[in-house]
Amino acid sequence: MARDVANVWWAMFGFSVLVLLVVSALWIYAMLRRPQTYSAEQALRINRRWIIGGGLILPTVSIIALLAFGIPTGRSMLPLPVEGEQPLRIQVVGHQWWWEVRYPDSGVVTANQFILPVDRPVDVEVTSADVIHSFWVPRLGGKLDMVPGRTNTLRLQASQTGVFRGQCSEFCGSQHAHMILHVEALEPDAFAGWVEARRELAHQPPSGDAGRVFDERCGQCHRVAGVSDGDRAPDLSDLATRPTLGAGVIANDSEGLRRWLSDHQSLKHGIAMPRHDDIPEETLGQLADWLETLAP
Ligand code: HEC
Ligand SMILES: [Cu+2]
Repeated sequence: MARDVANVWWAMFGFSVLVLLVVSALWIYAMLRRPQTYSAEQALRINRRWIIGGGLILPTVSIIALLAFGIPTGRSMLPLPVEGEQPLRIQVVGHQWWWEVRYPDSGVVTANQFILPVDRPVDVEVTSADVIHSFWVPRLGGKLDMVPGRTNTLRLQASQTGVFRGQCSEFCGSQHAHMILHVEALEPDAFAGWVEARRELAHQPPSGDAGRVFDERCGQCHRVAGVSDGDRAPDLSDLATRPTLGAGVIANDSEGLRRWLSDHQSLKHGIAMPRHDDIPEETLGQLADWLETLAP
């Protein structure tokens, strides 16, 4: 689909360059030509020629040519019925300022990463939990608004494995620029393994103080399979497998995770995650150790 969109763009670009050249040539010709006088009747004929040729025929032909390119491209992004293997459904919910990603056929939930199989159509069902966001992965083409109370569907297909970058592309508040989506297309077997590993995940809560703190201070917002079921913040069940924290603000490694826990409000000011300066550093360290184990 991305290729089709790019082709329409190049066709429009080529055509407008052609129009520019023709108009410039006519303009230069008109400037160089010696002034002439016409009878009223001749002038009327010339006027008519321009109105019919330049004002009616040229735009009609251009618009028809554009539609001939544009309509099939638009259709390729519609979730129309297909024969054979059915498109995979992936639901994406926009939040200020992170992405909730669900695989309804297997019950898998993750956040800020969108993993898809290569060479298979994917229906991305997008909506929002708060304000309007927009789902856009430029390398995969298409872009679709995520509107609260409404589900829009975009069909995509990756033709290569690899990592692509997605970005919210409808201004949604102060951290809109920090709403990045890690997109990765995997071979079908690797994708099936990725889903399978997450299907029956269940973790143990952290021990000691960290366990109590997580229960009292984190679990009401964050879900961790087998431990808590908050639904106001990113699901942390496979946190350790994600490349970044805070939808792209910082790398998800040992150091990044500790910084996030102590300093998330300066890394990403205004997020719903409250400061917790009162939690002793040692307990935060234990929490971080435990969060680093959250993987299938
Ligand atoms: C009031 C709800 C709330 C509470 C309570 C809360 N968080 Fe968060 N947390 C969030 C939100 C919202 C985000 C996503 C922020 C963003 O990226 O815009 C987040 C992000 C995170 C992330 C990064 C996840 C990712 O994939 O980027 C981690 C890790 C995290 N929180 C851990 C914790 C821990 C540990 C606690 C308890 C000490 C906690 N949170 C308490 C709302 C909360
Ligand atoms: Cu946005």
